[in-house]
Amino acid sequence: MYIPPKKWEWDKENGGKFAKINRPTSGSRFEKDLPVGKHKLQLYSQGTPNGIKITILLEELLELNIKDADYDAWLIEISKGDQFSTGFVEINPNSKIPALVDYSNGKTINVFESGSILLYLAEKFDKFIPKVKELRVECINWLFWQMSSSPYLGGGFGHFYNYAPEKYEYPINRYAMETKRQLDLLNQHLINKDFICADQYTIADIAIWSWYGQLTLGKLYSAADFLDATSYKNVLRWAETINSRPAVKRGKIVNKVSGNPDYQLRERHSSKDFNNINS
Ligand SMILES: N[C@@H](CCC(=O)N[C@@H](CS)C(=O)NCC(=O)O)C(=O)O
Repeated sequence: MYIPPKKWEWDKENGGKFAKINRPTSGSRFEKDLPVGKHKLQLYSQGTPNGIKITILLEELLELNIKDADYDAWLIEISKGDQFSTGFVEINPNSKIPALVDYSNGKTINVFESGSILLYLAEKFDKFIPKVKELRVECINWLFWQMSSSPYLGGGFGHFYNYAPEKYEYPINRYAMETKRQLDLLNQHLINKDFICADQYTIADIAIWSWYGQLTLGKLYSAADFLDATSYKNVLRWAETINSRPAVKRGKIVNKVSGNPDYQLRERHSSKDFNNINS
């Protein structure tokens, strides 16, 4: 049994998957500027569930022929510590992907936290967010729900089920229970509904799908069987519908560095970059 010492000290050898990059301090660790491409929107990211939320939304905007939504997506490889460069920290002092810079109208606007980026882009282009006040509030409720709930799924369940150096029963039980509670909540919410906010596909769907949709489809932590994820029938139906959207097929492979190499587009600078991918 672990007995906490009087004062916690940093143990460099804790052995977890991200032990090499985790430190108890913030700030940059090395000097390096970020590259800047030709578009007004510059995204610095990796194709994790938080990262793909943004590329899916940008691809959805491009599906609507909104040319100003075109973007450069640069890879920030988090296992290599790219998020600790001076350039990245200038945009996001929290050193986490995704981060976006909008150079439109002669200004430089830095946006970080995936929920903030989704809201920023939805408001900028006035798309994928309801116009009617009551529905808009509902959409933002669910967006904030995802932002505050998924750390239990990712940092809690995913970490202890997949990344921790050993399988510990207590945290796996605790976070599996909470993840299943969240799936049950979504399953009940989606009864007789096509999307999270009634019949409108919004940034709330994009945010929630990237975590819970992918989990149900067996794309996250190989945990679908363990969590009996396909038993959440309404979530599964909703997840499959969203998964079949062309923009989702493109967005979910941008800046991806894991899984099948045929479905990884490490950087994206133009719609033509998808031409050689059979998604
Ligand atoms: N709540 C944030 C969290 C972003 C986040 O946790 N990003 C992870 C990858 S999904 C990351 O950059 N981790 C690198 C690190 O912790 O050093 C969001 O949704 O943007």
